[in-house]
Amino acid sequence: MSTQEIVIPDIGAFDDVDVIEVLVNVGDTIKTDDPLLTLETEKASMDIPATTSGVIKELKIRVGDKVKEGSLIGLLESKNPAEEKIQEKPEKTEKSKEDITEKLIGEPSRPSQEPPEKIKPQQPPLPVGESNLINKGKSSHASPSTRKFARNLGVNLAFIQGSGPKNRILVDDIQIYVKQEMAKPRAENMGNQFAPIPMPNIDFSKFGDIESKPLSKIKKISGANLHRNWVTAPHVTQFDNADITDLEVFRKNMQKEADKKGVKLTLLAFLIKACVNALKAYPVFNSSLSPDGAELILKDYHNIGFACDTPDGLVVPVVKDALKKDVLEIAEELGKLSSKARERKLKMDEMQGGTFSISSLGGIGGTKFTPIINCPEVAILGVSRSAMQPIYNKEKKEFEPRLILPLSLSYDHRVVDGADGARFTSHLEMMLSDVRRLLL
Ligand code: CAO
Repeated sequence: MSTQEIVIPDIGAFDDVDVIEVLVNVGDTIKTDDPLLTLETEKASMDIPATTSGVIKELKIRVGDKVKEGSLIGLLESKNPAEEKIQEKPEKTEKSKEDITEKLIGEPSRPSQEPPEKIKPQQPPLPVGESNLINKGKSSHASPSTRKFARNLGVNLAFIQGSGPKNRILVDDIQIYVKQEMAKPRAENMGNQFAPIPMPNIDFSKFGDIESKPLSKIKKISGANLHRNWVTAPHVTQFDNADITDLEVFRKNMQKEADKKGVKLTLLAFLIKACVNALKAYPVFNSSLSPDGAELILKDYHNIGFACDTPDGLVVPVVKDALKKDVLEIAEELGKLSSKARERKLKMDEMQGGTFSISSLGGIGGTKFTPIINCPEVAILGVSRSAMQPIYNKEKKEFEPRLILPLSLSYDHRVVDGADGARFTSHLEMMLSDVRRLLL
């Protein structure tokens, strides 16, 4: 048994280098090449690996200390000092730090002639080079040993938020991430060969100026939900057109009535009315799959969510029991819910309980789009901008200008058959082109 000092090796022309991670504790048994601590210069970070095995007896260094070549790291008790390795003059190379770390760790120990008085750990890898797999940017700041740990587990650091100083990713962060990932539905269930490969993490600043902005809370939540819905429900989108020429004339005439009540009688209110009518006729669109996929849950209430664009992102307020309300009542509720959404005053229960959704982009523009189902609902109606079109009138044998509204119905094909999809949009088309039916 002998006690030896471990000191900082030649780290190049650096003085006052920050210790940013101490990777061992007193009492730890370490092997040659185990990383002891991580230093950070202005340019990069580097691990200091052990050059001998033994038990850490004392640590003389803490995170935040500043060190240079020769600074004392700690004391090591070694059983067989004669067999320990000394590598006073390791090879310098221009290869990447990670490559070198790997090389050093893979190298067999070289036996020394004499037990060393002072042990100088191996020259740390030079902080140059950049890995294609691991982001060197702000969000993926990590020491070589942490990166190696991640790589051994197949973890892409680009997906991890570091909890260390300057958002540094620590081994603990990776462990937490892996635990969370393991708790998620497994890729094998989808067939491993179809599991998506990680997104490459590209340093866009290499190609020009960039600006990073944090996503709003709403965007983060809705993004995660949209992604889940998109990969869970096999989407089919059925397109159709509805002739709303008469409906628009009626709506504009009725607006005078609505003005007296201070209500804006919007097209969306009529669309909701048409949808609940179609849902009543085709109840499968007003259902949800049970979580195990074994049962269809049909709902006897008709709550229509409508996508509402707010400065913070997309929210979906819900008009409850729309079947029991007339168009004017629906319009009034739409106005109140939209204002609340934009003023961030919506309550949780005003966004819950939806059975079907509508996403209307008609006021903005576009001819068609494929909306994403608001799961566990099974269908959503997308509405684009209406436009005057020449429609052939068989009786008059001539073209007539008609106001045509494009409809895009996305449905979950596990629940809804293609034929029902076409029947549903045909029903909507019939309701919207004959306003009398809507008001029945
Ligand atoms: N075709 C042509 N014009 C339309 C139209 C359509 N389909 N729908 C509405 N308009 C016109 C209206 O006539 C109205 O014009 P005027 O101001 O001249 O009367 C204008 O667009 C505004 O319409 P509106 O007051 O009825 O509101 P709206 O129904 O267009 O929108 C709401 C309400 C809440 C749906 C909307 O504000 C919104 O947030 N839309 C975006 C939804 C969204 O982001 N969906 C995407 C979800 S998936 O990412």
